[in-house]
Amino acid sequence: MTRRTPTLLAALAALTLPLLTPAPAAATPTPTPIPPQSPPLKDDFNGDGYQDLAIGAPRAAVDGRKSAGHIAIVHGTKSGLEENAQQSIRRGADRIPGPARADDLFGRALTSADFDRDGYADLLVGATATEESERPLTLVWGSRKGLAGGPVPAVRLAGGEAFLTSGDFDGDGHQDATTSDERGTLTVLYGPWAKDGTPARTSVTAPGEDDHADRMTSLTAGDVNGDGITDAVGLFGDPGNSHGAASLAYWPGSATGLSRTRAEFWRPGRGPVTGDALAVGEIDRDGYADIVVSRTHRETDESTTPPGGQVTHLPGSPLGPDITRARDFDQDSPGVAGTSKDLWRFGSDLSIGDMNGDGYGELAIGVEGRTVAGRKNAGGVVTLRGSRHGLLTSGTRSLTQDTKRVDTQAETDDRFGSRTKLVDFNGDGRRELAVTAEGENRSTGMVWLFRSNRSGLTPDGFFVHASDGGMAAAPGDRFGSQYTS
Ligand SMILES: [Ca+2]
Ligand SMILES: [Ca+2]
Ligand SMILES: [Ca+2]
Ligand SMILES: [Ca+2]
Repeated sequence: MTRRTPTLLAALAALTLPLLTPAPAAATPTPTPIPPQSPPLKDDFNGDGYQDLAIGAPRAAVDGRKSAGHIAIVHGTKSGLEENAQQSIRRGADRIPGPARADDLFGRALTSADFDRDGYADLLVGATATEESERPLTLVWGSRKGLAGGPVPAVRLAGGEAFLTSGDFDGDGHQDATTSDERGTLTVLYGPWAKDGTPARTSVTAPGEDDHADRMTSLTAGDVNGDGITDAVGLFGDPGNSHGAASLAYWPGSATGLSRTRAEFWRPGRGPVTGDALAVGEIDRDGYADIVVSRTHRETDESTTPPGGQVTHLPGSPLGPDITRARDFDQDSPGVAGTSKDLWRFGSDLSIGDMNGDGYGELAIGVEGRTVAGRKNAGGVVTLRGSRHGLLTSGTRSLTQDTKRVDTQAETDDRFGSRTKLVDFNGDGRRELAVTAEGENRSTGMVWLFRSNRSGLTPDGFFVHASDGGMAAAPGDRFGSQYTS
């Protein structure tokens, strides 16, 4: 791996602009990234070695209560996902504190980690914060029988309800949760977790006075600066500003916990780094997690984003996101399937994970506004291959519901690709791709699961909807509008 010179590091530091709050103190670059002891357990709720899929439907009705929300769990197995054995997680059932009420939006945010280190991944669920409930989060424990199948009941916790992510933000070996409300108040819940689910300590950071118009629009995590401690990455800003999108925000973790100040970024000749969707993961396998942000549309006074949308790869480095190596991709990039068409919304959602088993992470890109055979907003999905040199434009894959061997058909306003999630359901080291069409069947929503092989994404798989798990499915539910982050 190439080492960066101090001069270049200084130049990188200069490009990390503290726009609204002070930049984090420049950490001494770590000579060698520390790999984690073993990959942290996520999404394997029954601990059988196969990752499971949590599918959120926060707008779904529960027992006639509108937008109460529920979560479907599909378990991974050696042969892939169990097609017809969904579990349904909702308030007021299976010892999950309830009752389910209208407008709870239970499942509006989801994250998974093994918080109590018992070998079963747990699920942290966000729901609407109300005055009578200061505890909008629900921590559901994993067990041999899956979520809520063990002896310890789920617990309600205080924190931000709108965005959740997890990792070890203070490097003590215990998984922590970073949570945010819509305004961007960050509440970090640090492990170790007591048997009743109480975190060891909590820190709350409110946005600055100057940030009154700002909103959090996305939150995720990864070890971007390679020091062995998880960092938080979000999109935070005023979506109504002249850039038309929130800014990329970076909070590095440290031995004392997540930074209370965020860094924002500026690309020379381009302006602030902004985004509509975000993913963090290992693309080039250099020990620094990579960030990908998308701009799904072009503002009227802007010329740098193609009209159909664009994704930007920002490699990680000892100082965080490396702006000097940023690379843009759109559907007009040579080799990338399709063409860049106005309103296609290339980058409507993003997910990073190794699909072909070579150790480098692929990028799955939702294109929810894609027109298919004249049907507008039918949607599609594109994958780009990862490599030592970053994302490649050779070997891209593209799917729509009209692709041969894909069950179902592309229809107007299906918005296939509105959400994507890469998870290894069958434990073969290659991740399969879950794709949501939030608009399917008058916004009832549906999820497709596509297998992968040594050349990446295949059109083979099947689809699931809420009724597979015994829940009523109705227009407006938008089943699949959330996955774990
Ligand atoms: Ca499992
Ligand atoms: Ca656990
Ligand atoms: Ca920790
Ligand atoms: Ca790969």
